[in-house]
This record gives sequence, C-alpha cells and structure tokens, in this order.
Amino acid sequence: MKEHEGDLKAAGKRFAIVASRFNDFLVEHLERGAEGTLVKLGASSNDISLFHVPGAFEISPVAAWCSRSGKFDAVICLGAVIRGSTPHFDYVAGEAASGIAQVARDSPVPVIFGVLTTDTIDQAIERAGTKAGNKGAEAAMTAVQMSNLYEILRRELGKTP
Ligand code: INI
Repeated sequence: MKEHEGDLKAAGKRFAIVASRFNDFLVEHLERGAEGTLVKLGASSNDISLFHVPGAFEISPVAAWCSRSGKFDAVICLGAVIRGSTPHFDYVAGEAASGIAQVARDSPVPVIFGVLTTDTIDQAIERAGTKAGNKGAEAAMTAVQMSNLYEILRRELGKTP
C-alpha cells in the first residue's frame, strides 16, 4: 500500500492569514499563534501576509480571493464568534463556517478553518492560547500539513479538477 501524508515543513511556502477585527482581543492571540507556528516550522515572516476583515462574515470572500491569486500555498482563516454576545450568532457562525468550507472546496490551495465558535467568552479565551491550546497555532500546523499534501496530490494526480 502506498501511503501519503503532508509533513510539517514550511520553508519556502507562502501563507495568507485572513483574520477578523471583531473580538480582536481574542483574534490577535490566534494571529500570533499562527504566525509563530509558521515561523517555527520554517516559513519566513516575509512570506506571511495578514489581511484584516471587519467580522467573521467577511472572511470567506477575502479567503477566496487569496486562494485563487496564485500567490499563496495555503490560506488560514481566523476569527471568533461568541454566542453570548449576539442574537444572530447562528447566522454569523453558520455563514463563516459554510462560506469558508465552500471556498476550501473550490480552491486550488488548502483553506483552513481557524474560527472559534463558542457559547461564552471564557470558552473562547481557553482556545486562544490558555487552557485548551491556541486554535490559530493549530490552524497553522494544519495549513502546513495540507499544503504539503496538496503538493503530493499535484505530483501524483495532476492539477485540481
Ligand atoms: N462577527 C464576528 O466575527 N464575531 C461575532 O461574534 C460577531 N457578532 O457577535 O455579531 C460578528 N458580527 C459581525 C459580522 O461578522 C459582520 O461583520 C457584520 O454582520 C457585517 O456584515
């Protein structure tokens, strides 16, 4: 059996981070977690571009643009949607998730979901670098692994359909 898996080497790769300003006291930690992880895995800071959008609802169109630009090997989407602070949580969180999933399916490069969707601010804080790790750092690891898997897929199977 031939087994294929992307490794965690980021040297020479270019990354776009699309991050929302809403709840930026949390999202900034995700940004730092993502950038730190990419650099730790070998990426150069000069090869990381950060695009800010107002809220999680606005992430997917910008992620789509980045993903089709040919300038990045992966796109990392970061944000925080908290149920406690909005009656339209379900719309914002749902659209962020389904919008990003749609972009990922149509994209020639991996598009990674690093958006926190939690019931409370405390749960979000836990996932932004305290008790439950840093979702931005996890998203960055996933981006590196997937970009290397896409490289294998291109080599083995040709261009994306
Ligand atoms: N955007 C977020 O990223 N997180 C939230 O928790 C949030 N709340 O609470 O409403 C939120 N709303 C703004 C939304 O993403 C759009 O920016 C806005 O609706 C304009 O399109």
